Amino acid sequence: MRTEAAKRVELVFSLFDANGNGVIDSDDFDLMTGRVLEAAAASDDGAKDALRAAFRRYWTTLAAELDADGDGVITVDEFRPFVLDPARFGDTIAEFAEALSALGDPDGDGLIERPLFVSLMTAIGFEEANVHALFDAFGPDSEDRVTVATWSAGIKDYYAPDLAGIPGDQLVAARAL
Ligand SMILES: [Ca+2]
Ligand SMILES: [Ca+2]
Repeated sequence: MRTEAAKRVELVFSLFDANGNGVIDSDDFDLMTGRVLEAAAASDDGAKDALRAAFRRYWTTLAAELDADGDGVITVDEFRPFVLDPARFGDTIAEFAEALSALGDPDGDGLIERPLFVSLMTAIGFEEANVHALFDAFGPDSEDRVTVATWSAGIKDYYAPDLAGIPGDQLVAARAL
């Protein structure tokens, strides 16, 4: 596991701990799902349902695989190696990547404009300056758009244990505002 990969998922853990109690639990996922859907007002019900289902699967996969003692919470030391194991978590991340990136494209033309991308990612809790840096690293076109496929692939890469120097590392960067 690369240090960069560990840092990426530790950041996700801290953001997904939406109620701030230091562990991830079912309540966190309800809060996070609500925040993201609020930023996705322009999306249709199918896209919103897919996002709800993807967040639910993210949580239930963690709970089923990691919460052996049944106390309903996941620690960062449990989370990190598990979500960075493509054999165990790759399918869940693939569904999540498809669902989240689709929210960026409510008109279905395959392209995501920067303002909606920023709204969705800041709803999750990423720093706005880092979100802009990520969008720039994705190589937007002359009209400042990236493809849904680019974002989806970027999310999957974010959880790849052996990748470093990828666009997703922009989310972890400390940046003077
Ligand atoms: Ca929590
Ligand atoms: Ca679009």
